[in-house]
Amino acid sequence: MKKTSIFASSLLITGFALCAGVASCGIKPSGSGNPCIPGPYADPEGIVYDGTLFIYPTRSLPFREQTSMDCFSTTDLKHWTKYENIIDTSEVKWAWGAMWAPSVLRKDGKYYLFFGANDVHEGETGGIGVAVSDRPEGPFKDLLGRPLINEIVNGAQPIDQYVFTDKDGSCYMYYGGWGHCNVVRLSDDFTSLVPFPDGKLYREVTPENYTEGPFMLLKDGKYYFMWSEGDWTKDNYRVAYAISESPFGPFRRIGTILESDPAVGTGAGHHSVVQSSKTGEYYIVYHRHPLGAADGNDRVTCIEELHFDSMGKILPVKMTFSGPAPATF
Ligand code: FUB
Repeated sequence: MKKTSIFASSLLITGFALCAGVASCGIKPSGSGNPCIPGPYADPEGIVYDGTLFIYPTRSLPFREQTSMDCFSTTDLKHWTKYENIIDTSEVKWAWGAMWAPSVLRKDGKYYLFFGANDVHEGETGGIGVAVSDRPEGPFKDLLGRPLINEIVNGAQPIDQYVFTDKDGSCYMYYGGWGHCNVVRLSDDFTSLVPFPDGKLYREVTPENYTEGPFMLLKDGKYYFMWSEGDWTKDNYRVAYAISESPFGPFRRIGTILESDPAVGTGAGHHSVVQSSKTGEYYIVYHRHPLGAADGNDRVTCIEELHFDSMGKILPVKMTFSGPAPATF
C-alpha cells in the first residue's frame, strides 16, 4: 500500500485551475479548499476515528477500471494523507471490477469495509461484500469469500450500503439502488443477516423520490435519513432527507439539502455526514461534477459545513470552492 502526503494549498491551485475566471471562484485563503482531495473520486464516506477524519470514496472511473479503492485522512482539513489500494479485485476473488461506494465501521478494534461489486443484476454473482482490517487505512481482506448480499430484494440493487450503529449497539445496513432502499440487521461478526422480529431479513424503507446513496445520522435522539435523488450522471442529482423517530421510518421527505449550483458544480450527491468530536460541528462530504465535466464519471469529492436550524431541520448546503475553515476532529 502506497502512502502519500498532500497539502491543501495544492488543491486550491487545482481549484483555481478548474474554474475559469479566478476572481469569481470564491476561493478564500482561509478555506481548506474544494475538492478536498485530488482526483476523480465519488460516493465519499467520511468517518472520524480518534481525531482523524477518514474519507473512503469510489475511484470514479469506468466500471471495468474500478478495480481498487484508495482512502484519505486528515486531522485539520489542510494536510491530507492518501493511502492507495486499500483493497482491490485481486483480494476479492468474486469481484471482476466495479468495486465502489465503501462504508467503513469500527467494531471491537477491527475495521470493516463494506462495498458494492460487479454492478450485479438478477442471476449474477456480485452485490455487497465485506472486508476487514486491523487498521482504518487497510489493507482490507475479504471476510467471506462471497457477497454478503447477492440477491435483488424488493427491487433494490445491492449497492450503496451504509452501516449504522443504533443507540443499543445494533448494526443496521441501509442499501439499495434502482429506486429502492432496504434495511437489514447485521450479525455481530458481520458475516450474516439477522431476522427482524417478524422473521423477515429485509425491510423496504424507500422514501419518496429515492434513487440511491442512503445515509443515516442519529442526532438529538432523532433519525435523520438522507438519500440521493435523480441520475448520478446528470445535473438533477441531489440529496434529500427525512426525520423519523425510528431507524425503520417512516421516512417522510422534508426537502432537498444539496443540489446543483451552476456557478460551482453540478449533480451533487451521494454524501455522508461527519461530526467533529472536538467542536461538535457537522460536515457534509459529497461528490459533484466540476464545471465543464467531460462525462458522468468526472466527479470530485468535496466537504462543506452542515448546519441545522433551531427546530432541528437541516439547512440547505451552499457548495463552495473554498471549503470549510481548517478544523480539528
Ligand atoms: O459510483 C457509482 C454510483 O454512482 C453509485 O452507486 C451511486 O450512488 C452514484 O453515486
